[in-house]
Formats: sequence, structure tokens, C-alpha cells
Amino acid sequence: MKLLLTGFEPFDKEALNPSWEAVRALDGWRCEGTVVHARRISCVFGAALGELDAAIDELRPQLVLAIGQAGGRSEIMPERVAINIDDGRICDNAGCQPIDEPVVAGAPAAYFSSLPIKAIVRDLRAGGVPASVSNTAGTFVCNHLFFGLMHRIATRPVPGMRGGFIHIPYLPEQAARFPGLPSMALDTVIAALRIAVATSLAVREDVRESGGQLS
Ligand code: PCA
Repeated sequence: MKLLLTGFEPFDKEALNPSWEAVRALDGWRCEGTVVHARRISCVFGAALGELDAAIDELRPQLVLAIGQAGGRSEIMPERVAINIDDGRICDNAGCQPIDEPVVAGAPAAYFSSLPIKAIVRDLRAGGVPASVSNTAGTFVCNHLFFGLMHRIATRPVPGMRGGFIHIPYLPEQAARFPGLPSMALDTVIAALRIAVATSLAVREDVRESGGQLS
């Protein structure tokens, strides 16, 4: 069995992207008979989906976990929902800034993650890692990739394939340039992704636990 784990290249003038730094550390890791295959995805609208599609076609994975940087967040955050909107606050790495365009014209407004997001949060917290469910993946390339992944699963599935998206904080060396913003050490993020992978493989039916927000 194969698991596709994706991280992004750096964007927004950063020298690195913690998602790729953590994901690449897990390339080749074997978890309960499943082998992790790490891939780096461009931070470019459109191209990111082509790269994801090619990796899925090549590997035919049972599970796809896409990871991205969410600067300013303080926890590991499994995303609940991908929305069918591209609305760039900044340009992507190809200089494009779509505004209020659908990720896929004619596709549904949104898709839910097929990861056990509540169980992942429960197991991360039990493992000593701050984590919460997030109800928005934003409207930039991360949401774009997440939506493209869930649309692929809905329309052209690899049989039995599940997938979802997890946002992670800045690394300390990034946050040092933005006084006051939170960060998480790379070793902690890597440990968190190991937990998220193991839980995603083990839990088919998500747990019913409160994880919502008032606003
Ligand atoms: N984070 C961006 C895109 C790439 C990444 O790592 C986002 O949250 O959309």
C-alpha cells in the first residue's frame, strides 16, 4: 500500500516551506505496511493540480495527505472543508492572482475531507502536540490543491482512495522575522505528521467529539 504525502515549495518570499521540510523527512517511512511517498508541489494555481494528478496516476495511493504552511497559526490543523474558489491575496509563484474564480467550473461549491479529522486532533493532543480542526483552508493554493484532490476523489477515484489537507505553523526561523507570531519546531511537526498518517490509516469512521467553533 502507498501513501502520497505532499508539501509545497516556498512562496511569499520565504526561503523554505515547513510543509516540504517535514514531508521530505518522511519519504520512504513505512507505517503499518504502507509506504510514504513524498512529493513537492509548486505553489502555482493550476500547475499544482497537474502535479498532484500525475503523482496519483503514478503511485495509485490508498491515501493522500496534502500539507501546507499556514503562517500565523499556532497548531497543527486538519482542514474540514475545501471550497470551489480561488481568491489570491498575493500572487502565486508564477505571478498569477485569480480573484473569485472557481477551482473547477461546474463542480460543487465544496467538498469535505475524507480524513478522520477529529481522531487526528485527538491523537495529536494525546501525543503532546497542539492541534485543532480548521474550518477554512483559505482561498489560496492550499485550498486549491485540497479542492482539486477531493474533486479527483469524487470524479476519477483510485478505488478506495481517501484524502485531505493539514495546515501547519511557521518554523521558528520563519517566525523570528515576524515578532509575536507562533511557530512549531520541525521535529514536532514531523512527529505530528507521523501521528496523522497512523491515525488516518487506522481510523475509517471518524470519532464523534466536539471540535467546533462559535465564529
Ligand atoms: N501555503 C499556502 C500555499 C502553499 C502553502 O504552503 C496556502 O495556505 O494556501
